[in-house]
Amino acid sequence: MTNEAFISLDYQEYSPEEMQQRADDFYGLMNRRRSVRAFSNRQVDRGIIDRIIQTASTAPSGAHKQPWTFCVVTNPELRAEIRKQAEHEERISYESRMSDKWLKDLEPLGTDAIKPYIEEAPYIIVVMKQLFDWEADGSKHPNYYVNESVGIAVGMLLAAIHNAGLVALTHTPSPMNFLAKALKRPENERPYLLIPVGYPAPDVEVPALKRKSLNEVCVYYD
Ligand code: IYR
Repeated sequence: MTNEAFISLDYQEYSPEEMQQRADDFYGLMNRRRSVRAFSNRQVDRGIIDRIIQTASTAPSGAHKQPWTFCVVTNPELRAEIRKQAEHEERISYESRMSDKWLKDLEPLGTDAIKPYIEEAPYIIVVMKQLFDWEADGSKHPNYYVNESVGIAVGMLLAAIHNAGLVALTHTPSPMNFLAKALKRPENERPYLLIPVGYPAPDVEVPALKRKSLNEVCVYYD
C-alpha cells in the first residue's frame, strides 16, 4: 500500500434539517445501549459477527496500521478455560487488589468475581492490540497510538453490536495476559478487552444508572 495514491472522497452531504434528524436518531439509538451481564444462549449467525467486526475495523488508526485482532471464541473447552482463569484473577482482585473506594464505586453495578457470561454468551470477542508488526525480514516495525486506535475500534464495535440488536459487555479481567497464552497469540499482541456478545437473558435487569447531562460533559469556547 502506498501513501502517494489519493482517490476522491465518497462523501454524502445532508441538509441541515436532515443532519439534525440523523444526529437525533443516532443519539436515540445509542442512548439505549447498556452493558449487559446476563446472556441468553440463543445462537447468533456468524455473518452478523463478521459484519460487526468489519465495521470496527473501519476505525481510524495511527498511520493506518489497524493494530488490532478480534479473536472470536466459541470453542466450549477454550471458554471454560478462559472463564476459570478470569475468575481466578477476579477473585484475587475483588478480595485484595481493588481498593475500598473502587469496590464501593462498583456496588451499584452489582458485579462480583463470577463470570458465567464467558461461557454462556454465543460469542466472546477477545480484542488484541498489536504493539508492533514484523517486516518481511523478521525485524520489528512499530505501531503508533495503539491504545487510542484500539479504543476507537472497540467503540465502533460496541455501536455496531447495539445497532444490530445484540448486547455486549466490556469486560477487563485483570491482569489479562492469560488470554494471550490461552489463545496462543503471537508475541506482538496484548489482550485489550474481553467482550461477550449475544442476546440478553430473558427479563434481564440492568442498574438504574443516570448519564451525565450535556453541560456536564461538554464545554463550548465561542
Ligand atoms: N474487572 C472486574 C471489576 C470491574 C471493574 C470496573 I472499573 C467495572 O466498571 C466493572 C467491573 C469485573 O469485571 O468484575
